[in-house]
Amino acid sequence: MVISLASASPSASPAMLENLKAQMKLGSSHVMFRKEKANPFIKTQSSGRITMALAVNVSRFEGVTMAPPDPILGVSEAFKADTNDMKLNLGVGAYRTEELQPYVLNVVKKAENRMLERRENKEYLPIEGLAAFNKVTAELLFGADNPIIQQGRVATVQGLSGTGSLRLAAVFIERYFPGAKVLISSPTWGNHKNIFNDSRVPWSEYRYYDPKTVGLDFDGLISDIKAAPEGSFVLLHGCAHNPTGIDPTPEQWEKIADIIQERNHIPFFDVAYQGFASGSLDADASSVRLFAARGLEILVAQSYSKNLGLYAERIGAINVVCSTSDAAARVKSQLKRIARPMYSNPPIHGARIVANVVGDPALFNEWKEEMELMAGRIKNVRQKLFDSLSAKDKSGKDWSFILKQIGMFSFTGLNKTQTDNMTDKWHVYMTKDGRISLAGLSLAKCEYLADAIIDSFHNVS
Ligand code: PGU
Repeated sequence: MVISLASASPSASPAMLENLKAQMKLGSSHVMFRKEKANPFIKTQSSGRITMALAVNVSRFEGVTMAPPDPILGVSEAFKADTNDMKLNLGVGAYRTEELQPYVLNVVKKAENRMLERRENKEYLPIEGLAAFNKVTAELLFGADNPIIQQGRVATVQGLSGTGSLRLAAVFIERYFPGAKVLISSPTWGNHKNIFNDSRVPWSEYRYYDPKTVGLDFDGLISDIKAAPEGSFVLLHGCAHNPTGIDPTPEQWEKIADIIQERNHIPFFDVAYQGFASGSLDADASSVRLFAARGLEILVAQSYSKNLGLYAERIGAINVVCSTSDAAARVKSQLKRIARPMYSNPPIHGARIVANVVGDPALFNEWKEEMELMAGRIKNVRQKLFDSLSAKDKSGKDWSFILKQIGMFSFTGLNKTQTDNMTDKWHVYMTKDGRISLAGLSLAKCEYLADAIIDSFHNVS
């Protein structure tokens, strides 16, 4: 039997602990006493000033606390458990058909058929991933004729989708730029903070969203990026900002690039929605290309979860644009070194799908058409939701911000209590920051959603 007494109070003297031992009539060889720092992950039972962590006939994992549900993926779990017919899952950013069913793109099915016919093997990939994938993914992002590609200045490594690619970059920053800060927009995709926290990269926020205008706080953004320590990493959403759906204009992007250059910062793009914002792959990459054209060194994480619907295949990449091909080769070698003890080498299936679709002119064109269809369906529900809200809401509130936002999401401005009402009363599942995924909405459900939003907005404070 082992009893461990952890003292939460720095004032617990050795005499007090001895006294406790004696009172418990246990041989000292069986009792361990120690002083510990408070650990947020350890559950302790507190009695007065002395905290006891008992390990008697109980699991060795007794001290492991229950983690809270994930703010985005946890919404899907709660949705599944709801038995109401009217329930609607607008939490996760995943595309659904008008029938609210998951969608596998036709080009993906065609690529998979080809792969099956070729009976390709399942050997390990190199650490950096599938060469054919790495080639097309950088070309898709920067443009095939971009000189940075021809000059071998881009280090591209296949990653476990957007998240895994961001994580490789975060570890790289921690290792090679110790103490450097990453600036992230306020608000941002919820997992960004987790990624940098777990990689021990310090971060702070720059202003992005202005609730008064329901638009971009451009002045706040500029002054916060200006004020950051020189040489900081500035995390930017390449297009379709998550969760706000508000992107800078081309002129604003130029100004952002000016400040980043002036302050010697390093731009770090997260591109999770290329093609999904405007329906055009090139237009959605214009922010990244603008920075690359200035000759800047940049980091870009890519994801094929949304634009090719490859959510579960975990396919994406990290690209590091360097000033010289020599630096790119060294950076790539270090990214591989980070990947190797994490997951050794990446999965092949999604990489082959992307290589087949992007690398084949016929499939590539078909993909563009399918993406336009998906982006178009989202635009249609966006319009219908706006129309329904405007027709039903007699308060005179201006809902036009919904039309100004782009991409999969709409940032409704509903607060936490109001989103609770959306879920508890209306069975509409969404994230607590007021974001709804329009990709999970159908034309048929717009009126119902409008009723839910109007009720929550006006009747719940
Ligand atoms: N970056 C941004 C800005 C994202 O919105 C997402 C996904 C990712 C990266 C990572 O996606 P991968 O699937 O790893 O490529 N955000 C979605 C999906 C759910 C989630 O949180 O992972 C969302 O609903 O916000």
